[in-house]
Amino acid sequence: MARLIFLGPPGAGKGTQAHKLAELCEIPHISTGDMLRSNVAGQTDLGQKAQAFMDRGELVPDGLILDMMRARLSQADAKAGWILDGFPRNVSQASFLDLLLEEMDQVCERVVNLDVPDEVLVARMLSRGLKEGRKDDNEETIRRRLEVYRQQTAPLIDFYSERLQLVSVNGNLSVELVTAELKQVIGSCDARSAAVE
Ligand code: B4P
Repeated sequence: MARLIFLGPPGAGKGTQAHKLAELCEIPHISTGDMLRSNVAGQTDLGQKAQAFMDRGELVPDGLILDMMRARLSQADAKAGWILDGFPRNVSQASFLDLLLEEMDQVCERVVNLDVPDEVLVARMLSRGLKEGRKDDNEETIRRRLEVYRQQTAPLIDFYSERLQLVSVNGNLSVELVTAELKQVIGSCDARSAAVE
């Protein structure tokens, strides 16, 4: 079982790595970005409210995110563990998560921070924008997302390192090498990872 948070700037590979690790550890990959994009695609009430913030590279207001996460973490498949990708994204979301986990009698074991230089992040997201047509992967919005990350999300590095929960991993390597580093960090899944490969 593992309960992990993946932190890092936009384009650091949180989604890419969380997907692989969740499969190896047989736990759900819970991505707030994916959940929001699926609400936007389905034109739900939440999606309609979130879309303009996402298109501008701003964080979606906490009020919308917190209800969505409470509901997701209460689902049966999340009882045995999870990887949170893109949440929490600011200190108030992290404080909410603390209270929610206490209520649910759960503990997050590790917070993994993926480190990648800005120029590499911009190049990755521009390339994804060309391939996948994601509306927020254009240069202007990418720059805004990086600013928002620095102002609102980067303070979580201190928040979690003061509690000795944080581990930093070099995300500026091939996908395979980053996965290998991450597997070392979450040792308890090693046996299952080896069996899958
Ligand atoms: P997210 O969906 O979380 O998007 P992201 O940070 O850009 O993605 P990630 O870091 O997961 O990068 P990925 O693996 O895809 O958020 C989008 C928006 O949703 C936010 O701007 C915000 O508006 C909103 N939102 C989400 N969560 C929120 C919250 N909690 N509160 C408020 N608002 C919220 O990798 C990027 C690219 O790099 C991919 O193309 C990938 O193939 C490539 N790549 C990955 N690893 C690589 C490697 N090692 N080498 C080369 N390329 C690599």
